[in-house]
Amino acid sequence: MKFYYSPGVCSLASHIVLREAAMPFAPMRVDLRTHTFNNGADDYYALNPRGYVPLLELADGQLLSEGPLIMQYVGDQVPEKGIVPAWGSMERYRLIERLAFISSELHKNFGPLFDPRMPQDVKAIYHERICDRFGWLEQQLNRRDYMMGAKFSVADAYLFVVCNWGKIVGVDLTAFENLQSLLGRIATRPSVQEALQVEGLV
Ligand SMILES: N[C@@H](CCC(=O)N[C@@H](CS)C(=O)NCC(=O)O)C(=O)O
Repeated sequence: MKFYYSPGVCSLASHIVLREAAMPFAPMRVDLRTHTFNNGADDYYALNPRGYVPLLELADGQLLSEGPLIMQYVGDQVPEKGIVPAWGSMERYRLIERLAFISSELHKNFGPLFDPRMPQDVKAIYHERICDRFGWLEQQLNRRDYMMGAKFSVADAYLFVVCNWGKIVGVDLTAFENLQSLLGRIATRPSVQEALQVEGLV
């Protein structure tokens, strides 16, 4: 398997999950400024015309895109690890609910804050929206060790990555105590530390 990623962006969540699963894979670093990989030798658009990461290339050559799907695919390969609930269970729908929340309400609202073309007053609207969503999440995390309850799941890997962006674009999450405790727990996982190391982020 080949895993296409770029340091620190949303692909880091799938990277963490691959390491949680202890599945063998070749990390393929993509330069998102030039949309090339293999040190500029190969055109990433030829592989993924949408140009974004993450992308997982399976042993038979099939390509899987979209982080929430990749994380669930990887989790399903190692059911004994328990990082995704079983298909058909109510818990699985709860996981998908959380992944959709992180993707559409957090991840995609952070995007404009990274865009230098975005006017400051528009950025302020996204900033407010993100803080509002984190306020709701903070209440949800009351008496929960992880996003899904007592156990780590792929949703925690995704949340961890999105929260890290707050430090880069000036979204201060320190007042959210439940969230901070959760992030602290996630950060201690070997999978997280390994992925951060490989991506050159520590
Ligand atoms: N819907 C995609 C979005 C992935 C995405 O937004 N990737 C960003 C990094 S966080 C990216 O690669 N951007 C570079 C580009 O679009 O050229 C997913 O959830 O996997």
